[in-house]
Amino acid sequence: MTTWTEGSVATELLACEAERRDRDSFADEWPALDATTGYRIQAETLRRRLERGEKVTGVKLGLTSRAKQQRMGIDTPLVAWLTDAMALGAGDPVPQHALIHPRIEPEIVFVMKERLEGPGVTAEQALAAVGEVRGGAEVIDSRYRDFKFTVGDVLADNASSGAYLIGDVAVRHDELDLAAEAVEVVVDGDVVHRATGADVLGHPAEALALAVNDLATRGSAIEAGWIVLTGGMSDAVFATPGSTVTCRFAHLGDVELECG
Ligand code: OOG
Ligand code: MG
Repeated sequence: MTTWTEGSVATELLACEAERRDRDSFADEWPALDATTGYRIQAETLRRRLERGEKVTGVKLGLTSRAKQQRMGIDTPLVAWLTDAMALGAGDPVPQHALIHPRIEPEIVFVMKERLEGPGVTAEQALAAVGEVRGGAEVIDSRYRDFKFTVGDVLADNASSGAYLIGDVAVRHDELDLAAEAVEVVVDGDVVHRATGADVLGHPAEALALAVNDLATRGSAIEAGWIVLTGGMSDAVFATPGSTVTCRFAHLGDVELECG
């Protein structure tokens, strides 16, 4: 049996990502991999991503909606990192060549105009630091077989980060009722999921506050100019090659991905 350490799990997860190889949860081999250890491994994988030249572009939340929590069987929201290597431009297809079993989910995205630092930040204070609100689509990918993981596993795996696309419609946060903002996930013309901003912890600003307060416990803040993906509003859909997935927001436009 392998004896795992934080460093060797970080190495293994980054190798799985680079080699498009999935693996079993670490739970059986390392039951002590809890959320705290998971966040430490996540920090180590970020350190290695930066060392190879990637730049942090922001933060992502995970499991902020009941739909996602129920699907993954974990009801704790997650915080993880976004880098420039994960960013897609309009018209880019899902990078199937780099991903194992990608899924797509609709997210409300904040672009920060001011630095935000916890602890004790309220949703209202968090929203005041937001410059723009946009629609987004996150392409999640797990290094665990069939997306089967514990909370420690998925935190170590940077909360299943893969790629993300941000829509081109930008509004100010006070121009839109974010809790009421609706989205439809359309696969090849068929609506497969519907959700609203209220599905994200009651309001996406609650997710932003949660992220900044949680980051503060690990000595980090959210910087001006960063983007924040507030978490999948609905369950994700498989990015089946040949299909087109559109996250159709009521006011934030369409965010569309060809699945390669
Ligand atoms: C964990 C990542 C969750 C979200 O928005 O809920 C996430 C997963 O579902 O694999 O990004
Ligand atoms: Mg997500």
